[in-house]
Amino acid sequence: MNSPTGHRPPAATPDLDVAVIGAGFGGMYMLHKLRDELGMNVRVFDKASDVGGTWYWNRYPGALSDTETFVYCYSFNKELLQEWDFNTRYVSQPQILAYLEWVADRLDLRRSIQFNTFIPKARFNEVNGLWELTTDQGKTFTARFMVTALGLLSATNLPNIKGRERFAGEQYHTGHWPKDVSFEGKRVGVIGTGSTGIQVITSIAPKVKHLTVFQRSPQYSVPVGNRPVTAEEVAAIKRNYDEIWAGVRNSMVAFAFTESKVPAMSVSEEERRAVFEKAWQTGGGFRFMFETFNDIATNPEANEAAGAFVRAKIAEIVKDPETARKLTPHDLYAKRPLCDSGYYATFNRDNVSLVDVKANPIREMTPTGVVTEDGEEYPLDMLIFATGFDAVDGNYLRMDLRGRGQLSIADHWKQGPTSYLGVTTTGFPNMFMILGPNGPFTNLPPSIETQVEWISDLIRDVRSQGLGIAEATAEAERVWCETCKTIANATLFPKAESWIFGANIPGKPNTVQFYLGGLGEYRKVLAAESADGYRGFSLGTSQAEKVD
Ligand code: FAD
Ligand code: NA7
Repeated sequence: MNSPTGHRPPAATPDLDVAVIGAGFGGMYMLHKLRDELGMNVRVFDKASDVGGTWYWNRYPGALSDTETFVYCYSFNKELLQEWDFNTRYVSQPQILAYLEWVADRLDLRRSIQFNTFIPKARFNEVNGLWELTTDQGKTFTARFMVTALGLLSATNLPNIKGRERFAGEQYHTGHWPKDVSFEGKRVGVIGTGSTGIQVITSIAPKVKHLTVFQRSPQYSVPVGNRPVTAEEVAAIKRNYDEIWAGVRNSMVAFAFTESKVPAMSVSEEERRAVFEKAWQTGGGFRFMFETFNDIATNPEANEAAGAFVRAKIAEIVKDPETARKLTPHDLYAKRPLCDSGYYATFNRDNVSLVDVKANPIREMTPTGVVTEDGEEYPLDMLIFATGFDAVDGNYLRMDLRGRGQLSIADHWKQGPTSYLGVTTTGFPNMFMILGPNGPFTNLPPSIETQVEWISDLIRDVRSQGLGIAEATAEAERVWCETCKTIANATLFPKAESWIFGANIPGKPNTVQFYLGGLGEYRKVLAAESADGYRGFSLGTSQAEKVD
């Protein structure tokens, strides 16, 4: 750690040692780590009325993890791992929420969480070196450190469609779903066919009178392959958890399967098809992209082979040739890989129709439905926005968040969000982010745990050395962002338009928002940073004492 001579910790006594914003997977573990292991005075704030984050808000029908159950959970506590029981290969929203509520009970977390509290404003006070957080009830708390666990798929994206406020029917965004919604006898429209859209469409089609899907981009999707798991399978997983987690932490995407080392074009066409077919039968989007061959995401020829396989499946499954044509993607297979529970077959139902809003965009909403550019009106009782999120920095930009010199995060990130190591950003001392920009692109709980543990160690080290402020240097941040860019540019992902690069939000700079080097490599980088004395950081209590 770069340490100027003569530095001293700031004298002011804060209300809290650490303020954490967000009570999802990230904020909950951060609280436990700092309060129960480091003995710090911590308070968590969340605008929700209970824990869960993503799984508190996304209660839409069909909401399901696409990470397999046994690794969509915390790994840090062996007792919790042994006690939690599951019986399906993937875990649904109610089950994940129940799991997180149970963890909150078991670790007695709620007593340190202030629910129903939005933090609209947080600023760093350079004079006393404290963060000042203001709640939506107008109260202010000071804290030595602030951890933002705001969620990377949490700030909803609601398109600004003309006339939306005039629509007399029900309208919902999947990421802000109310508790009880009934579909019986209703004409329902869904805008959006991403991961969420395909889940909600497949789930509600049998329940509604008529479903109209407004599709802008057709998608490559493979079966999820959900099924019951037996008590014996669960017991075997629990016996092998140490090995499983070690494998996950050393892997690239952290989904607990063996990532392929075989290039797609190194085998015959027949063999390739057999590998894809096996993956299709097994199920799982990340498996299809990373367990089959090692270059689907990097080699255009391999990518095209995978895409062609899915296209052939669509032609087989979908009976009406015109619907099949509209559902068939022709671009790269290079977004977050999707999986479903019968998505394409849903379009064989008599009560489901597909509107291609790329060819024929939505013109406006009227009191009774949606009108497209060709003048056709689609009468609706309910419209569901499955239009995704302002991913990664969205919740940061929805706060008035200010660092040194009262620089706002919006100005700091006006060319796109940046970070050092995905956990901190220069100019915002003692602010640590969980799943901040340019963090790993993986199954997320193991990456969240990695970051929480590293942040906790850093805070411990800063305190034990009697230091006041830890701040990433601008140079360290620049180098890290360059690294992320170089890695991303070696893949096909930047060539597809998706939320991974901010391309889904009109006007948002299209930049690299993730470290695509994998969790194993990421963990090595973090370990080297702490072993090296946090060389990418500077220490000091004021701007004058700051060193690079
Ligand atoms: P979140 O769970 O998003 O929690 C953030 C919390 O911060 C929220 O509760 C929010 O209310 C609160 N908050 C934000 N701003 C403020 C503020 N200013 N003031 C007060 N409170 C605030 N990941 C996977 O790895 N596998 C999956 O299968 C998977 N499926 C997903 C499916 C859906 C539908 C979605 C939306 C996401 C999915 N994800 C998946 C990603 C998922 O978000 C992460 O796995 C994980 O839940 C993130 O946890 P978190 O604690 O970082 O953030
Ligand atoms: P995504 O993947 O961003 O998908 C959003 C979908 O909504 C996608 O099909 C978009 O089309 C569509 N969309 C967005 N805005 C519009 C407008 N204005 N008109 C028509 N269609 C629109 O979000 P998800 O919630 O599905 O998934 C995000 C992640 O959350 C997912 O990977 C999981 O990890 C959980 P487009 O493709 O941009 O043409």
